[in-house]
Amino acid sequence: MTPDLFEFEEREQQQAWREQLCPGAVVLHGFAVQDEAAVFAALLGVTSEAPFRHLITPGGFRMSVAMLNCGAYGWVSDRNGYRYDAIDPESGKPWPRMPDVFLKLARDAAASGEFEGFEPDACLINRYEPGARLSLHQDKDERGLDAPIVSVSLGLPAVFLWGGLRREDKSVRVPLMHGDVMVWGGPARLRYHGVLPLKEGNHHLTGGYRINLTFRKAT
Ligand code: MD6
Ligand code: FE
Repeated sequence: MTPDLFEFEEREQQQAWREQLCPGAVVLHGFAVQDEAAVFAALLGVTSEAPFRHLITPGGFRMSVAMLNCGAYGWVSDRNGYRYDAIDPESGKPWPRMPDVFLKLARDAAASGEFEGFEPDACLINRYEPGARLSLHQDKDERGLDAPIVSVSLGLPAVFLWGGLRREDKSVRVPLMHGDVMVWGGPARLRYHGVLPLKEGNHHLTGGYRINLTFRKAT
């Protein structure tokens, strides 16, 4: 057996390996693969309670990524701006509750990323179809900027753009595959980031989509 093959097999067995992007940001490759069936079943539960929708930006553009929230608070955008709201503006009701398997995944990933005690109160669910993209932005609508963000990629792969603290800083490309989890906080919390247009494909769980779960402490 060659050393390379041996290493590969070890990785396959432990499923996850960590890639430190910079101080405060790590990709836990494959971290969510073990729980993929339970996570996907819980996702179907949430989507049976409330639909994905394409939000309108404050500037009046329809976002190509379809969104939905679960948990006590949800991230919403409309002509008035961005905010966290306990009520789904579409239904006038609270968002679906956050499934226990989501919460456990977020807590465990945060702890692996050296952020102990993460208690998210919001989970934004992003659904990408081919061509959908997210332009460079900062996540700064949360009160809890001390808390990290945990971001779970499911389904089709995507290229994540990982920038700096200023919009004009150079960004690097980070491929994100099914089951990869990013944990990101501290000195990296306000870095610019985005997602390149999704390529077509087929995934055994999500079909023609990429799903991203981002857990935050909104309040
Ligand atoms: C996405 N994610 O991966 C979009 N933001 O589909 C984000 O915008 C994001 O993954 C903050 C922290 C992690 C993220
Ligand atoms: Fe973001």
